[in-house]
Amino acid sequence: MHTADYIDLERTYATHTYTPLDVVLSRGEGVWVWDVEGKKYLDCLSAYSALNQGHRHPHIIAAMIEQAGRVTLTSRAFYNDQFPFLAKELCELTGYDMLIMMNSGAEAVEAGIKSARLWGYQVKGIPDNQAEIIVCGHNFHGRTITAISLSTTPLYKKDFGPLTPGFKPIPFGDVEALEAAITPNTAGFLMEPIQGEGGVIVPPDGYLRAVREICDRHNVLLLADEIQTGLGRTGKLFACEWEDVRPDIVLIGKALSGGMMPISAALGDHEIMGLYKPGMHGSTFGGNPMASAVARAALRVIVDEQLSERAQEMGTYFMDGLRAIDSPYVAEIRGKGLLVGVVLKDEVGDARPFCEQLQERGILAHETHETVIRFAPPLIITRDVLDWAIGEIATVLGR
Ligand code: IF1
Repeated sequence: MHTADYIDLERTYATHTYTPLDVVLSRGEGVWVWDVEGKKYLDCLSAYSALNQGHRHPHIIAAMIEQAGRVTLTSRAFYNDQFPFLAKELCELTGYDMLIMMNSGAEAVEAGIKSARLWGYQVKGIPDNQAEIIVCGHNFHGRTITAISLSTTPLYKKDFGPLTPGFKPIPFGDVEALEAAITPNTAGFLMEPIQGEGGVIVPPDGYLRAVREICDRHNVLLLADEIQTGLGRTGKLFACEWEDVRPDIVLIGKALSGGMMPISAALGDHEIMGLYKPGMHGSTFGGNPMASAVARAALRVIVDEQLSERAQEMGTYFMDGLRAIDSPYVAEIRGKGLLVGVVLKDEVGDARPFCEQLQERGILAHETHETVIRFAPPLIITRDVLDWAIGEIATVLGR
């Protein structure tokens, strides 16, 4: 079979919810992937930042194989010998008291919303069913009915109603709008420290600190969706650390498994997470021993290989190299660490043709928000590979 055969098969039997590049991947190793024709590519998407540790990191693979030889799933009807250590190690690494372990990012977002509402009613004293959560325009928090209910993108929510009530959108980066949107019934403010799908939108300096101060002053929980920005991607363990901000609830996923399987978590302190009683939440696979063993290894790699520090150093080098191209097509290069957005000028049109040319040159990148090329390679990328990539990108974006 060739590329076209695989594509035809998928388009016959799977819903057409994506417009992938015409490439069929069959192998991954570190920062590289190979397609079914044997062509090699630099992965500059990292599965939307789920592969911070690179493809098939040997330490994570080894942990997965070892655990597969013991037990993979027990349900939470019984304890297992991996989850207690994952919970301890993740809480100690992040400085939170407790966690809810889930599977997909959207499930972590849902757990975060449930936690904020639970705290709103039982601690803040918001009247029943009146809790409000403020969200940001151009957010992305997943595809479940509640996650699309708080979206401001019509395509994500049209014809999927009725939607979940209780969400109030404000412009991202606008502290006055946040102050004005808060009411006595506001339980929380949910935001991405950098909006990935929104087009790699970095908020103004000081925004996160101002948000933290406003939430404290109004007794409103700050929820940070770090599912894409977290676990080293922006040059810190969490993007909120760039302004020394500690959210009340942090949502993580994606690279928590190093790209092996869906693993996610909602992190918080006792005041919030201690409110849960048996039966109030759960998940068949949440906290399973396989996911716990994999996540323990994935976190060890992030710490032992100093991936946050690497992302900061390589990200600066990468963005300097991209800026040095001085492309006539580019309006702005923005991002943090190795979450980079190359924003095309309005008159240039969509980013897709540039992604297709990059594919021809052995680089897999994906457009976001139509006119932005997102570059998010694994954090293990080296300077010499970046030099090669910048050279290829220069031929596509250069004069
Ligand atoms: C798709 C976007 C990225 C996320 C943040 C929660 C989730 C995501 C900040 C939900 C997931 C993925 C989902 C995937 C494409 C990709 C994406 F384009 F959709 F928006 F990365 F920017 N919070 N993002 O980025 O996590 O349930 O998927 O595990 O749905 O098309 P999930």
